[in-house]
Amino acid sequence: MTRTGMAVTTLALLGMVASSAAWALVMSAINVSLTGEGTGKMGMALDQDKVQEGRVTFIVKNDATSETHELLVVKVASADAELPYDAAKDHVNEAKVTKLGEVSNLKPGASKMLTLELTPGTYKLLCNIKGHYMAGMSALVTVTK
Ligand SMILES: [Cu+2]
Repeated sequence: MTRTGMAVTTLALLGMVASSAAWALVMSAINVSLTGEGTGKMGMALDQDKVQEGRVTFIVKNDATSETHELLVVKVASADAELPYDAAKDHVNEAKVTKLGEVSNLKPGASKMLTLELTPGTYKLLCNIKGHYMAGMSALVTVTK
């Protein structure tokens, strides 16, 4: 191969890398911060709550200092739909919801990614460790066409 031929091939390869990188950028990512300790107030903060349908990556970080948290992604009929709650066990009854994915047992300071294919609709994120949902650990995500 001539030097010119090599340069053209290199440029073509760079072009392919650049266009696949651009394609990667249109996929959605949501940063999720989990907070709260012991019996205090707990929370779940998202950097965005509206994304396009398709592949969505949740980048989940446990920002608590001593408390283990988790993240469940559940499909709901509407934003105000109530999840079936088991009061005796103080958590959402997971057998009665449409669970799409989970990051379980996330230690304080740890991060983990979860990628799901999501269709348009409303999704609820929650931590289902005993008492945490009622302490404030939930958030809604809207997936649009
Ligand atoms: Cu939690």
